[in-house]
Amino acid sequence: AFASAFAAVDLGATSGRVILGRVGQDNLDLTEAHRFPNTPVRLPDGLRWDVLALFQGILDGLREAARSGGVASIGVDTWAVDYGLLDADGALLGQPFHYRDDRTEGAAEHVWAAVGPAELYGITGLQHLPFNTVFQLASTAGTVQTDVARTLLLMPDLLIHWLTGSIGAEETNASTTGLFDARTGTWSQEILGRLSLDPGLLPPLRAPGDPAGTLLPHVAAYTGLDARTPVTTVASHDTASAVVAVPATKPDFAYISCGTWSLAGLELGAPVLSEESRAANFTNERGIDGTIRYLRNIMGMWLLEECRRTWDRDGLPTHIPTLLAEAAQARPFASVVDPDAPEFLAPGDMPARIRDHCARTGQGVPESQGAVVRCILESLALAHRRTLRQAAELAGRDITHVHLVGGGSRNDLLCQLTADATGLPVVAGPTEATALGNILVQARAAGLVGDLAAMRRLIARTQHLRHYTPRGGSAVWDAAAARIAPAPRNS
Ligand code: LRH
Repeated sequence: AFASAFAAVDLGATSGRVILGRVGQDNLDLTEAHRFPNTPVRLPDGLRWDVLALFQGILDGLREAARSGGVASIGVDTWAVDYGLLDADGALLGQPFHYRDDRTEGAAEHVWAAVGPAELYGITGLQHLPFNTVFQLASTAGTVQTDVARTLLLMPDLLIHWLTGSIGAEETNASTTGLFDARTGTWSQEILGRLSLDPGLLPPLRAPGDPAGTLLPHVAAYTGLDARTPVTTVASHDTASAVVAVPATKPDFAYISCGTWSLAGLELGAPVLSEESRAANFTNERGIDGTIRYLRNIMGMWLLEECRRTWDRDGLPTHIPTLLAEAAQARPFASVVDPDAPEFLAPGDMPARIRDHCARTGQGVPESQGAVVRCILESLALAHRRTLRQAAELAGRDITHVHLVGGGSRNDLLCQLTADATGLPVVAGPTEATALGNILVQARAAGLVGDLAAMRRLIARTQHLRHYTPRGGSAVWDAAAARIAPAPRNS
C-alpha cells in the first residue's frame, strides 16, 4: 500500500520538473507530473534566469499534481549559488542573474582585497568558482538594486517564498555562497563584516526536514491544492539532494553526481580545510545531517549539451543515442581536454572551443561529431579519475567503488569509461537521484523513513542500478592522464 505522494520541484539548467514520489516500505515510485523548459534570457546587462516562467511552470506542475490526487508535501531544489534580491517591501529587484554571466570576471580580486583567498578558504572551505555568491555580490556592489536590497534569497528559497510567504535560507545551499562558515554551519559574521555586507540581508538558516510554511491562498486557488499543504525544507542544493540518494550500502564509496556538472567526491564527517585541499580546489559543502560533501566541480555534460545546442543551430544531428554510437566507434584517445578550462564555462560555440583547445595543446583536432563526443567523454572520465584520486589522498580515505548518479548515469559509454579510468567498479543510477533525495527528505520529515543509511537502502532496494567493471588497460589511461596539464590553481 502506498502512502500519499510527495512533490519534488527540481529545477535544472535545461528544464524544470514537478515529480511525484510515492514512498512505501519497499516501494519508491516516481512519476513526472510536469516538465517545462528553462531558457535563460540575455538582457543588455547580462544573462538572466527567467524566474517568472520557472515559477509559472512550478504552479502548472502543482496543478497537475493536484489533479492526480493531491500531495502530502512539497520540496524545492535547484542549482546552487544564484539568488534574487528583495527590497524592503518584499518585491523582487530584477530577474536573478545566471551564474554563467560574465559580470563576475575580476570580482574575486575585490573580495580577496578584504579577505585573502587562504583565509576565505579557511572559513568557508568552498572551492573557488568565479560565480560563487560572494563574487556575484561583489560584481554588482554599488548598483541601485544592491543598495536597496534588504533580503537575499537563494533560488529555492525565493520560490518557496513565492509559494508560502516564508523567508529562510536552507543550509546545504547556503554552504555554496562563500558567506557560510564550514566549521560552525552558520553565516560567517566575519566575512560579512569584512565585506561590509549587511548581516540582515541573509535570512535565518533552516535545515532539511524543517517546515517551510503552507501555501498562500492564491497559490492554493490556482493549483487546486489544499492551502494547508506543507512545504518542507529539503536539501535544496540539487547536488546535496542527489548525494542523499546515492545508493551506498557499504563504506568507502565515492560518488559522482553527473548532470550539467559532474560533482565528484566523498561524504565526510568534518571539513578538510588544509592548504593542499585549497590548492586542489576541493569544496566542503554541506550535506544533510551535518555531513560534508567533499568534492570538486567538473564541467560535466555541459560540454555535450552545449555542443548539441551549437549543432542544432547549424542543422546537424543532435540525437543522443546516435552521437554516442558514433563516439563509441571513434578512435580512442585521439585528443583529450581539461574540461575545467575556464574557456568552456560560458555559453557559446562549444565544438569550436574544444577544437581550439586541442589544436593549442598540440593534439589531433576532433573533426567529426563522433570524435568530439569521444573527446568529451574520455576527458570527463579522466577528470573523474583525477578528482577521486585527489579526494582520497586529501581526505586520507580509501575508495573501493564509485556510485555514479544523475542524468549522466544513463550514458553507458561514460559509465564504462569512468570504471576504466578509475580502475574501480562503478554502480550507475539512479538517474533521478536529485528528485529521489528531495522526496526522501520529505518522507522522513513525515515519519515514513529512517536515517540516511535507511534512505539509501530503500533506494538500493527499489531503483534500477547497473554495474560496470574496469576492463583493464590502465597504462593507456595513465598515458592519457599525463597529456593533460593539471588544472590551473585558482588563486
Ligand atoms: C549542479 C550545481 C552545482 C553547482 C552549480 C552552480 O546543478 O548545483 O553543484 O556548483 O550547479
